[in-house]
Parts: sequence; C-alpha cells; structure tokens
Amino acid sequence: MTQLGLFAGPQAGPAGLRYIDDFVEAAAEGDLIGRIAALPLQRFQFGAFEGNRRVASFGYRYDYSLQRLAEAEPIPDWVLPLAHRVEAWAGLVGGSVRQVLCTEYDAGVGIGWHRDKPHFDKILGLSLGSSCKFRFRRRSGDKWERHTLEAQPRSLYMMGGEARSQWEHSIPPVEARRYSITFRTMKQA
Ligand SMILES: O=C(O)CCC(=O)C(=O)O
Repeated sequence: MTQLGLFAGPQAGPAGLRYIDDFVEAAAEGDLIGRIAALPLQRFQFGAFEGNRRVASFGYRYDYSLQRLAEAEPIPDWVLPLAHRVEAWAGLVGGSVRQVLCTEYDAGVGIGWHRDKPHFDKILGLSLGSSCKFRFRRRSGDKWERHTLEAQPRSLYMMGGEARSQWEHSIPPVEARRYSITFRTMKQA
C-alpha cells in the first residue's frame, strides 16, 4: 500500500494528493469494467468540441455550452457501495460523493491539462484495466513544477488541498484501454 501526501517533502508530489494500490480486487475490476462498457458512453463534449474519451455522468454533469452544472441520471445502484467505500477511505461523510463520471480511454487516448470545475470539492479516481501516467504541473515563477503518479489498475487517488486547487493534471495517451470512475464531492454553496 502506498500513501502519498501525508508527509509532503520535495519528492512527495503535490500536498493533498493521496494514493492507494489495490483498492479493488481483480474480480471486482472485471465486473466494474463490464458495467462501464455496457453504459451508453458518449464522446466527451465541451461546447462545439468533442474529446476522444467516452464518458457517462451521474448525479450532475457539467454543460460546457451553458457553462453550468446540470442534473444527470442518479448514481447507479452498482456504484453506490463503491462510492461509500471511497468516502470511508477518504474520511468523508457518507453521501458526500454527489457526482460520478465513468470514462473509457481507448489506446492512444488521454486527457489534456486541466483542473476540475470549481463546483466540485474533493476528486477521487479509481483506475481500471490499465495503468496511466497521471501527471501534475503548477507554475513556479517562469517554470513548471511537475510530478507524475503511476496510477496502477485497481488503484484509487484523491486530490484535495493544493493538488486540487493549485495543480493541473493530465493523462498522456494510454497504451492500453483504460477505464476510470471519478467520484466528486460538491463545494458548499
Ligand atoms: O481518468 C481519470 O482518472 C481522470 C479523469 C479527469 O481528470 C477528468 O475527467 O477530469
């Protein structure tokens, strides 16, 4: 088991980043991949543009054309026990996860540099199917400070604190099909 972010030294990566290997077992991973692959996944839409990754949002989705959150289908029953385990691991109150995003990255597909929308607070992500380089960067004068987390299949990461508010993240094109389930809590209104 690896935990990052507890003792943030210069090599430790962004403060507020936590990570654990083997959050789910191999059998559960296969079941979750089957569940996600069976969803009506749509290419990620941002305004007039379309990303190559395919997604399904639950609870809320961000409408890039209207630049606001919109309600989405409720979080499916098969996700709820997992969401509760994720909340317990993160020390969050049960029911804090209000948005779930299921994503499929085919080989050669990644996600560009971004920070998640400010409506969301903590961001947790379960990796399934294959590993990825989960990259972080933040401005430091005229340079970028960088960190890469090798996110293994079946692992879980959490971005809180500076990892969430100051650092951007991205995933370069993956080598083999990867799925992820992102769990997001909401900022207090
Ligand atoms: O696939 C992942 O683990 C990250 C997804 C992500 O950063 C996003 O959808 O904003």
